[in-house]
Amino acid sequence: MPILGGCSSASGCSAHRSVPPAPHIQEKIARHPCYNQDAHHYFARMHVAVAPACNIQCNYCNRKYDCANESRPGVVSEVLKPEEAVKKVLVVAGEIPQMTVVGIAGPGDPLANPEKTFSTFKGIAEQAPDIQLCLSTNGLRLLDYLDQIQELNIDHVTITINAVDPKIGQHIYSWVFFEGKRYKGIEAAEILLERQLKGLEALAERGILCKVNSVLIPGINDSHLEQVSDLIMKKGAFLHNIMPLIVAPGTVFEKEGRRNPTSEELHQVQEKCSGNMKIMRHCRQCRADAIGLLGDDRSAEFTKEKIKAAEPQYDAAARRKVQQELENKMKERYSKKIRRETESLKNGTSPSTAIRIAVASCGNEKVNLHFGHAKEFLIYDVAGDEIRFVGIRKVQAYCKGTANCKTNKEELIQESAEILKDCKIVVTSGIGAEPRNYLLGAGIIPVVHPGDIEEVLLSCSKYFYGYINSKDRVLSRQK
Ligand code: CLF
Ligand code: SF4
Repeated sequence: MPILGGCSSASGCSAHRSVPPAPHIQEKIARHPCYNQDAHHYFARMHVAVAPACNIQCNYCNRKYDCANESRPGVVSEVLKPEEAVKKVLVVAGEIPQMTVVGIAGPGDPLANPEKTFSTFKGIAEQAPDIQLCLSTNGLRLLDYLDQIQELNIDHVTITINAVDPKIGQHIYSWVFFEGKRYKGIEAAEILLERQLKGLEALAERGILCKVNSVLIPGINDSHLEQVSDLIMKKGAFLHNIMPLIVAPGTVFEKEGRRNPTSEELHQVQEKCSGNMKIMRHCRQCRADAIGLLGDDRSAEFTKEKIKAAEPQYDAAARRKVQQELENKMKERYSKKIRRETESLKNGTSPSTAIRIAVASCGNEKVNLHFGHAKEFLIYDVAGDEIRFVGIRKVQAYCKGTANCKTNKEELIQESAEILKDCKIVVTSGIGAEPRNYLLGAGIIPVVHPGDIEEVLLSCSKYFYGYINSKDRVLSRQK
């Protein structure tokens, strides 16, 4: 099911440090790249696109459209049969040993295709039992499949809940097909919303970890999502992932002339909802056939043709070894971060003004991407020794329809600078003269500094702090 989502840091962050989850939950999320923000730098997921049909129509969804440049939920290049999907998982598990999670997230709704979905999960559970199973659904049929979900040990379930009030929901869904009948308007929303919330409650009672995804739709649910967040927390959700609407071509929302929310609007809603609820900020709104680290989609490497010819090299012991090493590395970094932040709090040395920095990375917590190759930037606020992850900004990743594909280099640079305009510094592993000069002209400092993200952020913020703040003072005096 297009449009899903993940999690906030298991570790939390300094400004929003939360109570760490109970040990049995920590164990469940330790290697899940969506439910654990720290893990997404090290562990990968893959989606198998076995579920083409859907039983509802969301006004933002169009699954008929695919483009090699496009990354948005519902988009796939090839739909697979369950046996093809299981083989694909074994091949990828051999080639990417840090792939710890397999999700079924579409391209339609997994529970509108129950035989295909559960037979795929069964095959994976039998042949690759170390892999965690993950399901993402619109929730309409959840109550019908609770036992299968539990029996197959599908321990992570995402439900997309965009509203908890049918009066709002009726503007988001065109129809709902339920028990042989098609419903529209408020009736459709009433059926869907009631079953989503009951499904969430029932999963939580069974101890299954639930994440709720909500699509932020300006003008429809922007001021309603706080209410959604409160209610899903009461019903037992572990995590809330608020994602920006992507107005896809051919959808009702496109015809209505709706727009995507800005990064600032998304950030504001996430902040409002982050009171008691864990908020996911690192979601990539993946394709339904995505493979790899969240920020480094390798799905194009694993075509049907390649999988057909491949001999799976699944090796449980080798996978365990690689994953243990990565987990140790992750824990070590986390302890280091906590020590640094505790020290800084004790000394009261952190400046009150944070510097916003954009980083180009394709994983492993490294600055390791050239500006021109970055399809997204990780955004951080750095105040002294405190680093707070703000979110992801995608650049050139969303196709806006065939007519609008940007191939003009200058336009792309301008668009990236516009998307990053609230950042003071952009750190990459390399940058050409043209974008460098453009960023400088836009008041953003381009820094080339490959290496460990945290170390680079700390050194950049310290090095440029005085310069940035004196520059800001000059600018604010001029206003
Ligand atoms: Fe896939 Fe979703 Fe499972 Fe993750 S994605 S089914 S929970 S394994 Fe993750 Fe992708 Fe966001 Fe989803 S980044 S869209 S949250
Ligand atoms: Fe599309 Fe169905 Fe998912 Fe809605 S639930 S986004 S209509 S696949």
